[in-house]
Amino acid sequence: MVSAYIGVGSNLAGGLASPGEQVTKAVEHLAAMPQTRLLAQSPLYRSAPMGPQHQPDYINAVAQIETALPPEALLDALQTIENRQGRVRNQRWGARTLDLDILLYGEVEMHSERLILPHPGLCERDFVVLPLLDIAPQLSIPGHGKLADIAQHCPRYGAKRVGEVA
Ligand code: A4P
Ligand code: MG
Repeated sequence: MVSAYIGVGSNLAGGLASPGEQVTKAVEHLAAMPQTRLLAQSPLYRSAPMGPQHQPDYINAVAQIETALPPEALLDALQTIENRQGRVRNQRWGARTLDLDILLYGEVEMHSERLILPHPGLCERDFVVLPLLDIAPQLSIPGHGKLADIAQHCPRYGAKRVGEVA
């Protein structure tokens, strides 16, 4: 079993579910993946969009899982959850009902056509670093150093805690 951290984000309602509800539902789906257990979930954070500005604010959270799925099988499982929650891929960094990123997969560093680990944006986003710090204050990021130090300097999108995953 490997400990992995998953970034969860949404800025569109899907069906009747608000972005906050989409994130909460996604964490439930993570917990239900095969050969996987949910270990921790961060509070919800709200932030301004990174990328195109004429889209709603985002709700983000980070979940820690323990999984026996290899990295690419984990990515498949995450994309299945995105699709089930009505994700439509159009514009890069555009609005979406659900985005699931593998932030870290154990200590693995890899760069394949489908998967880059650690996630290349991890250290560049307060809406990832702050919730990750909540659940893993002692964490170090392979190739980048201590998360607590990264949090001091990472670019800000105004990420503010707005509640708990329901
Ligand atoms: N991929 C490579 N590495 C990974 C990884 N570690 N985890 C590939 C997940 N996927 C990975 O992703 C495109 C491809 O990245 C996947 O097919 C996979 O093979 P995508 O989700 O289809 O497209 P995307 O999300 O539009 O692109 P990208 O570059 O992943 O965007 P990000 O980095 O996910 O950013 N603003 C705020 N405030 N909060 C947000 O959460 N999110 C985004 C999307 C933009 N602005 C935001 C937020
Ligand atoms: Mg993505």
